[in-house]
Amino acid sequence: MTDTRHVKDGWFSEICPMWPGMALSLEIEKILFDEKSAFQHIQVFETRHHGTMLALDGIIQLTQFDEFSYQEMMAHIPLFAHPKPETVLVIGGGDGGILREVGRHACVGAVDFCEIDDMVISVSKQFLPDLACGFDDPRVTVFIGDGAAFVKEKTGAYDVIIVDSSDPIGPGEVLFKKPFYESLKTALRPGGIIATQGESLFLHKDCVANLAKITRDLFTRQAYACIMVPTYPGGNIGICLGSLGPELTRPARKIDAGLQEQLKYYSPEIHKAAFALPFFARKLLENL
Ligand code: SPD
Repeated sequence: MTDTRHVKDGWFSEICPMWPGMALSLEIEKILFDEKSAFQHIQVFETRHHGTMLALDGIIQLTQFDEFSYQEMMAHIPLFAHPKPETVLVIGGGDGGILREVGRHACVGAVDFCEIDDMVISVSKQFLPDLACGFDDPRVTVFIGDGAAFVKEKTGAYDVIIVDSSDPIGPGEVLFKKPFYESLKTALRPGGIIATQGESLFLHKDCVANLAKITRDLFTRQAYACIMVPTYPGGNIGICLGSLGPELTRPARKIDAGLQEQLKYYSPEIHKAAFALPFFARKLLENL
């Protein structure tokens, strides 16, 4: 089953046409899981230095080494930008990491979660319990199915929607298109916020610009935040945000000391700093 393009001589290399001519390699000790689901090739590795790693179709989704930076920022930026998030929808992210972070907000009363591939959930429960603990929260209701179809049926239902997609090749492709964003907007309550996986400013300029244009056309406010994630391509990834009211670039609520202590990456300071973009990116996003 193991794809020899990705695993060779005890190393996993993340080779993908979305980042041509480069590949992050991690030394692996053991292949813990290696199967094809109805949607994708799911692999879990025990790496030598980066803990357990989940890969889908040969692309790194997370390592235990740095997963916190992505999950915390994807969840806490939109949730703290909202003055009182009570209802939340999470699309994708069958590992449960975003759910774990959403669950830290006591004001959230209900979380709908929609994932297309239930094998990702079961594999994560088996091999990534530190993330899949997100599913233990009684406020979470799990729906297995196509996130785009799920959200299309919703109107005025959610304060915050988080889309934890894989890259725009394979099952995640539809999640980068305008009709999906139109559905997200319709599914929001007044003053709602969306946050979607926004790829890399360095490697995917066209994709970032396209997402920024879509959100600018549809939402009252739009912004793009940058996150450091050493094991993602180029060491960074972005969040594309749209808001029907609240300012996105600073928290609307105070974080209590107990919650701050549980986190490793997110803080009120990094919330604001994440929106300070390199000059080339500012120009790219200002001139759409
Ligand atoms: N290039 C990989 C982007 C992966 C984004 N989703 C990660 C899922 C973690 N919950």
